[in-house]
Amino acid sequence: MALELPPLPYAYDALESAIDEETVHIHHDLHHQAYVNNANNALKDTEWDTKSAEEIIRNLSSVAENIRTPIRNNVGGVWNHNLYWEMMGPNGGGEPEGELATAITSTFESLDNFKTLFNAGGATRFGSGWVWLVMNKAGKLEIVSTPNQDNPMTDGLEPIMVNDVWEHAYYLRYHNRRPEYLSTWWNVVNWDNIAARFAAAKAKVG
Ligand code: MN3
Repeated sequence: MALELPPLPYAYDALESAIDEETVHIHHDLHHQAYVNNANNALKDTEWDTKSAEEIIRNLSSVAENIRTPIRNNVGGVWNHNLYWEMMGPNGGGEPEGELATAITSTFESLDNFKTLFNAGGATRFGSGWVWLVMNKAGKLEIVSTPNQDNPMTDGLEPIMVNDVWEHAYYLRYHNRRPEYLSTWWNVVNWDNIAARFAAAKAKVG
């Protein structure tokens, strides 16, 4: 079963308060699509070609070394971008509510402090990569960053939210100003979507 590119869950100009329409077009239709195509090429005729992206990422150490690198990079690229588009939206911004808000405040002192730490995680990722809010095996929230298209699920962590800090995510509008992209990006964060993922992770990890 080949991996597929999920359609963008909103209009291409829906994220204008943080990300311009042309960037969304190029990022989704060209970059994300390329990861899907390259992942399917890498998986073709291997024992992994019937597995989901998540299953492959969680079991990356079981993928034979001679085929692992293109699978790691491209299947990661598919899954990471799926989450990225899903957890943004035109009615984003504002503040989280309920148990997610409580967990963020108790772990990071305040929402503002969490945003500062998350932005710092993205700003200090050298080269290309991602900054994540994850739930660890003890059920606690953590901020981590990964290089390239690596994914925290490979290390047994549960992704809750993510930002893409590859230059293709922000360069047209923000040029080299990654910190400005990171701080403006909160305008399009869909807290309802993130809260649902937090609840599912909590139910799973306990
Ligand atoms: Mn990207």
